[in-house]
Amino acid sequence: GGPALLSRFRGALVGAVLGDCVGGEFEGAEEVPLERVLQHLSALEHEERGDGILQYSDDTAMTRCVVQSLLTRGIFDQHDLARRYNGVPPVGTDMQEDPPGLAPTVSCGSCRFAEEYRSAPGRGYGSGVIQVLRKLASPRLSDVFQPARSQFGGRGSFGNGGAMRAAPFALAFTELAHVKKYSRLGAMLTHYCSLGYNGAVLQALAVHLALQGALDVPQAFINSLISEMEDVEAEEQAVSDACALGEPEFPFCSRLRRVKEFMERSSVSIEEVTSELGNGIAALHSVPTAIFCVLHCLEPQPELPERYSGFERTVTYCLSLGGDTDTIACMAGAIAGAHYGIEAVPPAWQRWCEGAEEAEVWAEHLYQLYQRS
Ligand code: 8NA
Ligand code: MG
Ligand code: MG
Repeated sequence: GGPALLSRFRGALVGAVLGDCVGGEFEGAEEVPLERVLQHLSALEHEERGDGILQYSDDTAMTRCVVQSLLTRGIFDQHDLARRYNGVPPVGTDMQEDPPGLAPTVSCGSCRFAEEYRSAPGRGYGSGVIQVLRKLASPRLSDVFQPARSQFGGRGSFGNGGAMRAAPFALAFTELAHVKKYSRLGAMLTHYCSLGYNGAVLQALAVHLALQGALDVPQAFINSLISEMEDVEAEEQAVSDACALGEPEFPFCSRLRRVKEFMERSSVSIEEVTSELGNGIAALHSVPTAIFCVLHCLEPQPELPERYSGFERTVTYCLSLGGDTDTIACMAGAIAGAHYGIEAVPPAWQRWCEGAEEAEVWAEHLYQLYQRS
């Protein structure tokens, strides 16, 4: 039952782009009255819009790079994702003998992290990640993980920039172990701290489960995420990073347990969500929050328009939290889109969002790749 798999693929990628584009309006705002969110969204339903199209930010720019690299190579190739290279892949490239890629049939452009940043540096990148992106462009660099490793005094970034672009990994790999492995490596190119890359693993897992209809049983969905993250966070590096940063052991698991508590309550205020789950730029303060937004909006909400689909409710709710609204809505949009399918995504919103049409095309190509693997 539920939406067809292709509809879920389209929903996931278009949902991510829409969350980024419509969420940009409130990025960094401390408090966002729901009325302002509803006004912003209802303006999208008009044929004419004085403010023109809503541009996407770093979230979508980097997601496009992940999609294009996965499609071109047909596998995960960290050198290709970091920057374009000519000739033979450098030693250590994690590649299968016979990649099931679409390389011969699909032309995917040349958008990779380093080139994308150079061609459009004004997309709202985090202040730290810019240094990594500049270093990745250097032809002398052989270890593409080195720039990320040297961030923040050798600790690496714990920002949500790895998680915001993690959805395509769930659409490219059928096996859970591969989704985990490659979403982690894909994030490590810029986010070498476990609190950064494990946020990407969590986001990719949430999209992976949603694609399979797991959100039909919300309790089972959250329990699966907790049990997967218990494995992920048992790793030595995760334990030592949590301790060094003054976080409890198993930081993502403990926030997911808080999500579960919130699910069991009849009402939860915006203040409780932002203070206990967070709405900030750290992956730990935003990925569990995005997951909560999806779960919270599975049922109609009295304060939201009745005609709204579950996807519309989710994005509206994310924006009303304030803080890193574009990124939280991007991540929640991907999960919600994978659950409800493209039918729940309003065409009126798509019309005003840069990159939404292209996201439909990527979804179809990734679907073909997924079917082959
Ligand atoms: P990042 O890797 O530069 O991290 C973002 C920020 O988090 C850094 O600039 C630091 O301030 C802080 N940070 C990360 N790791 C550490 C650490 N180990 N020690 C101390 N401080 C640290 O960028 P990113 O790619 O993770 O991007 C995160 C967010 O920034 C995204 O939402 C993106 O859209 C962007 N952004 C956010 C806002 C906002 O107001 N929320 C505004 C502009 C841009
Ligand atoms: Mg952004
Ligand atoms: Mg952001």
